[in-house]
Amino acid sequence: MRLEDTIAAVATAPGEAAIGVIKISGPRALEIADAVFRARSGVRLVNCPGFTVHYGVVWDAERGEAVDEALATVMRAPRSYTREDVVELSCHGGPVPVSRVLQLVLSQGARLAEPGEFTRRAFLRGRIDLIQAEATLDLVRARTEESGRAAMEQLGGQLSAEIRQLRRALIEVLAEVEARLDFPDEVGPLQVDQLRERVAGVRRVAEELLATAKAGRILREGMRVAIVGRPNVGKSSLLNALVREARAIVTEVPGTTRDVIEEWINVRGIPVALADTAGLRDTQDPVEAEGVRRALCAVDRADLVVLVLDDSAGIQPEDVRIAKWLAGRQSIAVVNKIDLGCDQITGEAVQDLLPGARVVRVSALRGWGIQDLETTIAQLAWDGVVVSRHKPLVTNIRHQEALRQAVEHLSRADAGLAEGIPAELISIDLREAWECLGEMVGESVSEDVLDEIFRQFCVGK
Ligand SMILES: Nc1nc2c(ncn2[C@@H]2O[C@H](COP(=O)(O)OP(=O)(O)OP(=O)(O)O)[C@@H](O)[C@H]2O)c(=O)[nH]1
Ligand SMILES: [Mg+2]
Repeated sequence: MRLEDTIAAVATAPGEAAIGVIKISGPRALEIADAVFRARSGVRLVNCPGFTVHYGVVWDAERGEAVDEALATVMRAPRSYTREDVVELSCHGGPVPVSRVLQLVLSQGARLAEPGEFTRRAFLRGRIDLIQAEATLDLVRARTEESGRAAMEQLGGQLSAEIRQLRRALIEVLAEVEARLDFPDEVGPLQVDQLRERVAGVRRVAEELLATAKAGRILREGMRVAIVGRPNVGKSSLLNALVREARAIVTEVPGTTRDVIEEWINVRGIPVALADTAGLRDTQDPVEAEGVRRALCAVDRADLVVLVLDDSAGIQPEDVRIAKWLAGRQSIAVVNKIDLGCDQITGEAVQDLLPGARVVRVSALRGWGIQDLETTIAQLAWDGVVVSRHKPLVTNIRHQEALRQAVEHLSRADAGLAEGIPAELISIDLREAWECLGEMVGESVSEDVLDEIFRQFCVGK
């Protein structure tokens, strides 16, 4: 990362829009912007204070022509997104003006920014930590308000504050242990019970945070739900009822659906990728057979499987085969077509078929029971996590992994203290735990990890 470079990029989405913004950041940002921008008032951007906006034109000096009308926003270090000097040129949002303005800026010596480089600079210059940098991407990508809220919470630094506090507590414990190593004669023996309690306190909080990770990840990444069952039980009708439009073809012909049909829906704030699949049966038709193969793949990828049963047909041998194959997966049994009033499938029969599954009775055709199904999906997504929570949510698998490792080292340190093993060994585990937490906030993290994280950003963020 060459922080001495001045970088530039288009900050807005490509295509036609009301405005297009070219962002410039770095030590020469003002000078470069000044070379391409002529303010109507005659002021020079290099002389302008931060947080001022100037009207003028972007000027191509070589051709002697105005490229576009623009507003130039000046922000001066350290009071900017990157903590560097920043100028944003807001011009008309068409592909031609935007790319010409960018080309001019680059011709004055700015370098095209790499993906996420503005945010990476904000991190490297200490304005935000790594959790917050990752949260900016989560916020941009959020699919539901609830996901956005979780990202905003992390951006606001609540998770970071919690992690920092754990690190402070650990460093104090570590100092006491290490003092015994450095000055064995001057300090008294270890207060083992008291230290164990403090280690246990840190571990408890780390475990509480970890407990939110399943729901947190679902909020960030969404939950994959596959709808499966025999042909003609009403799987596509159920997808349409949940999506609230006629997305999938529905006919009375068994074997209608061939491809997997996927739609994102919002279930009580949880982003859900819903997949309708081909009815599962033995078939000679090569097209349908491929559909069945794809259905099985969709089930493999799913976090939750919805098995649809036809109340008017009762439980069939095929249903039993499918249910056996779903054993051990998180699933919901949906008894469909209850509008026909046949009552062929009882709750007990479903329990025998798919032990432990939640059962919801619906009519996909009439929309009955769809809200119950949504409630059930949401409950399984939160799965024991109290929504009115005291602890911030852990939404990121990288954070989850770091916390898991920290907890492991803390358990080992605790066992070591209990068994009276030498302080050197205990201090190793305490230090490891401290570093795992440091990786979360980005205080002990390798360039490779940073590259990996920021690669996911778009250019200009
Ligand atoms: N009465 C009634 N009929 C339904 C209901 N849901 C679906 N059907 C009918 O059942 C037939 C099959 O519905 P689909 O939604 O195509 O069933 P599927 O499970 O997707 O079928 P395949 O794609 O062939 O596997 C259609 O004629 C639907 O109108 C329901 O709740 N009540
Ligand atoms: Mg279908």
